[in-house]
Amino acid sequence: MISIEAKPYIFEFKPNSTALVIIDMQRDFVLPGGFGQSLGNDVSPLRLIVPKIEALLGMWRSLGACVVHTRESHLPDLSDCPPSKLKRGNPKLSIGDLGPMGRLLVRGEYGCDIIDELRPLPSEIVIDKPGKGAFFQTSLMEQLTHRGITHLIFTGVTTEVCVQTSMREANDRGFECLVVDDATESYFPHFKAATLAMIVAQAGIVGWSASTQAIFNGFKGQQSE
Ligand code: C5J
Repeated sequence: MISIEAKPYIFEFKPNSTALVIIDMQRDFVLPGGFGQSLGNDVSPLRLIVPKIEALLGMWRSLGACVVHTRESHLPDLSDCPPSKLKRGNPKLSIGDLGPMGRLLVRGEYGCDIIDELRPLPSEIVIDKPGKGAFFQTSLMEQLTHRGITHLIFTGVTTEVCVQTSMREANDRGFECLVVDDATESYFPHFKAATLAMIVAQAGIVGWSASTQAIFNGFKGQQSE
């Protein structure tokens, strides 16, 4: 059992029943020229978390533990994209429009794929999701249940949108959830701070938060026991 210093209190998990979930680390959100920038955002802060996620990913891979990558993405004919989502925000470029990295948030396009540093291995779960939440219209629940996963450790972008939505969906489905506070990022620092605070409020109403270092300390503690 790994025990880590977390908010609002100690989080315990067994690696073989815990998935590392990496939400939407796609070029379209993290790099200039993508969907995130088309909405008027400065995407540069999002790249700063890449080393933290790489470190956690390296740890999970070394243990042979479960890794889930998600992509917010749509079919090329956009039949899985509700008109409300397509029109929302009046962006310069909408979902499906051609940008410098291909059609925005369309499956198979260069920009829609995960950044090189975090490229999934063939053995890892990749979930293409048409919504903000990772469970909506996907096979994630079945895939996690099949592997005996009970605990989820969340990273990725953006904290208050797809990370929080997915974590709330998971919490309602009975998973024990933790978000890694320095391995998730938002275009808006105050939204990130508020999201982390509301997740752990009321004795962990959605779950726990902890730093990458706290997770590594937990693994070190286990080795010395
Ligand atoms: C957004 C996401 N922010 N991955 N998507 O639209 O959080």
